[in-house]
Amino acid sequence: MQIETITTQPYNDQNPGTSGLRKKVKVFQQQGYLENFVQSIFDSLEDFTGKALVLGGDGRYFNRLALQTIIKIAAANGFGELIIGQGGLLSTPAASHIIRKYQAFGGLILSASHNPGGPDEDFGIKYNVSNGGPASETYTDAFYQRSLVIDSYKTAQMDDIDLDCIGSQQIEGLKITVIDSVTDYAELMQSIFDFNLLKQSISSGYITLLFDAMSAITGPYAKRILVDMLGASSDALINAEPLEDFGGHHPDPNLAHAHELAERMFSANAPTLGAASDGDGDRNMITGSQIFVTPSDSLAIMAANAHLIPAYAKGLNGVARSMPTSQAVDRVAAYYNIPCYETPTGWKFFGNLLDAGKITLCGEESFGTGSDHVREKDGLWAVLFWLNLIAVKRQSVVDIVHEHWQKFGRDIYCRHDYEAIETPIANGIVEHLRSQLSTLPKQCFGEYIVKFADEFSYEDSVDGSVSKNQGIRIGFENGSRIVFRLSGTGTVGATLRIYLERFEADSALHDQEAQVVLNDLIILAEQLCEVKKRTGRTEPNIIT
Ligand code: VG1
Ligand code: CO
Repeated sequence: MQIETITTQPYNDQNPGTSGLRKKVKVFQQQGYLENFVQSIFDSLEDFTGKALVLGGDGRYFNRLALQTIIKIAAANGFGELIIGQGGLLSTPAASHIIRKYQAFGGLILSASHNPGGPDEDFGIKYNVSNGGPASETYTDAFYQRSLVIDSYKTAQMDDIDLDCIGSQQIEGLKITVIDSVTDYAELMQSIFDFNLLKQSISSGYITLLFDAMSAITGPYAKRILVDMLGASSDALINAEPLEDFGGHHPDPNLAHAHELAERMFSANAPTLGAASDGDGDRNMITGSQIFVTPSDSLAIMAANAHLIPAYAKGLNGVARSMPTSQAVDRVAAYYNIPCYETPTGWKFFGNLLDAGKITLCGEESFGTGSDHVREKDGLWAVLFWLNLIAVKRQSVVDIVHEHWQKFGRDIYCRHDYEAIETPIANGIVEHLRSQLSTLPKQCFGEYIVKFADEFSYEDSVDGSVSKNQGIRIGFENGSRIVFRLSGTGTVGATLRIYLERFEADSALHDQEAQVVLNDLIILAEQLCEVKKRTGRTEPNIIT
């Protein structure tokens, strides 16, 4: 194998965001752009010679081409084995599992997750470490610093690898193994949930199901697990063929983007459970007949009922949620007297807590839930969790949610996204908010009295690392909150996310529309951040 060293010029924009480096495909196609970033990652890692690297992606446009390039760079840098999902496909949670199961040194996941795909859309790369989880900021900062000064990359002269043919081949010191993308993950799911009970419940017709793979990676996983293993009929799956452009849609599971699913779940004779996942299979949306389960509630309900699932029968060590996620899970943790951690947005902040055994379950308001079974959020796992709950409790989704609210109260919640704001305007909004933080406490806005106003900073209780500027929080005496932060996954301008929540203990008031209950907070949020005034917009792009 001949190794070439190619001279290159650094790019100045390879700073990974909330979850890896995401850019337009056209940006990644610039000369040396992909190569620089991959070599910057390898240059920042130590002692991997002869070790295994897992490779796979969500199948979006550029996935296969990028993989062939990466394979040659990894070969030239001295990895001993490359474990690749068939067709270059691995869902993010499956990649996490495979890194752990085969004790690989790490993995590269090619995905821009919920962002659209295609020649004019988005691509992304993320490095995961040996625990299977996304690299922490210490790593991603090092990758970025290296990318600013890189002047060459290494590549091996070898033919393209046949990504479709399962099996191993040895090319001198390098073993290249193409594995089935689904088998290991399916076995893991079988070890967590009661597959016999699920099979019975589905084949008897007690549970009916509708799963929307959004033309993204979970199609093959859902077919194998839900249809082949659990006996759901094949028309329980929609958009189950992965497409390079996701059929021109956003593979983002929410009521706006998964509208066919939403329509069917709110029609007569809707199935028991309706669910969707995103581009790379780590997100989940849960709905029941006539009900949408807010992700923050879903996390809380899963935590409250985890002992009913075989793998969590002994209870939970603790739970964690990202800062903007509602406080619903905090109430469950308090009830069970287990710790509850508040982390910055992004799964990389849960890794240490999971590794240390401090938490078993964690989640984010952005349709992400997961547990210590992998080190990523996991879409199909969440669907199976809900299926298992319904089967054990023999209750509908509506009843499970209402019963939960009765017991714990309801954290009425929503998020407003203003997408693709011009970056200077978005930075101005954040500056404007910052300038008010010191004077906000004790101010009174109708029934809302400000208890605290700050910029969230997180100290990792395991390694002591500190992450600053993780969003602006305004908390009120009655427990309500408004949170503002800029997205770290977008590729055009800046996206402002506004998170709003208000607690309601009285069950007579639980069945209200969130937008109505939160209206005063929505008005107050605008008064504080002036997004409409400064952008001329009249409403958010997306409300979830
Ligand atoms: C968003 C979500 C965050 C999630 C991240 C990656 O980040 O808010 O909770 O972890 O996407 O999810 P941001 O910075 O845009 O708010 V995925 O499924 O796109 O990998
Ligand atoms: Co995702």
